[in-house]
Amino acid sequence: MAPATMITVAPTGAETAKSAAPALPVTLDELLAAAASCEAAGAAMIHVHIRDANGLPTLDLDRLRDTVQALRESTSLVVQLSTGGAVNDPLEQRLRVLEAAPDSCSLTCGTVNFGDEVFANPWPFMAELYQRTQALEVVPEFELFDLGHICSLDRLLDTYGAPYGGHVHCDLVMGVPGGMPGTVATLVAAVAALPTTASWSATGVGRSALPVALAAVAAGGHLRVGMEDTLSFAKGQPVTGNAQLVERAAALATLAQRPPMSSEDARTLLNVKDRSRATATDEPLARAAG
Ligand code: KMH
Ligand code: ZN
Repeated sequence: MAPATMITVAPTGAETAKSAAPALPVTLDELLAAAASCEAAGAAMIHVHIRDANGLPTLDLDRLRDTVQALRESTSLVVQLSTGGAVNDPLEQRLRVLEAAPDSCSLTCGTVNFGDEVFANPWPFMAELYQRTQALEVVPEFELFDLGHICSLDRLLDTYGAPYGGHVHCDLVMGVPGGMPGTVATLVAAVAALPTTASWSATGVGRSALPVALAAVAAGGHLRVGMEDTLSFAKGQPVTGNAQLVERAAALATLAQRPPMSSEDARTLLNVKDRSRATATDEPLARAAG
């Protein structure tokens, strides 16, 4: 039987303004409230982008550290920080996200047109980020926006070996204008090209959210949903909050007899480091520095 479904919530992203979507969590309190309601609705992991005091995307390290700690204190979700940030974030700042010691981080496997902009992930950046995940014992989630990104994932694994934790987990991000379309045929082609032992989730941006979720559940994959990717629940119906999207994903998964996975089982699947009792000096970075 296919395993339970790991649901990741991506509550905020870097692209949407609070003024355009009032339910978007942009403050730490809003993020914690969203995390708690999404965990109750069936999420096991949270993919985090943070905002500054003006509600704008930021990679400020102190803020990232505070966010990771607060999420750990108030939920048992696997905490994944975005290293993708916003399209104009400097690569060096994106590399330093790992210093906030999340359980997991996103690692996009190639450059992609992103609407009218470019989401840059040149090979030297990917290679450096990957090696830092290994050194700092952070489990990467390989974000694949296009089929060619799978070739770069293979190159990373061939060149630098297995990720921290030993297990390869990918997320197919589908339906970004400039990336692979959010269709069943594309999902099937992408899954066929993944490393055979990899687990994977899928995310359909915008209108592709539902077809991608249905196809992913049917194909044995996991799900990522949230306001980073989807702002309309249905035609003419803005999303009321992230929990609404997680509830729908959990209902689809349950209907498919692959109910939501607990965060504890997600930790086992991904083999994340147990940081529950870690102090700052236990972290590899602090040990190397001290
Ligand atoms: N905000 C996008 C430019 C990630 O989080 O790693 C990139 C993104 C991917 O969201
Ligand atoms: Zn993201």
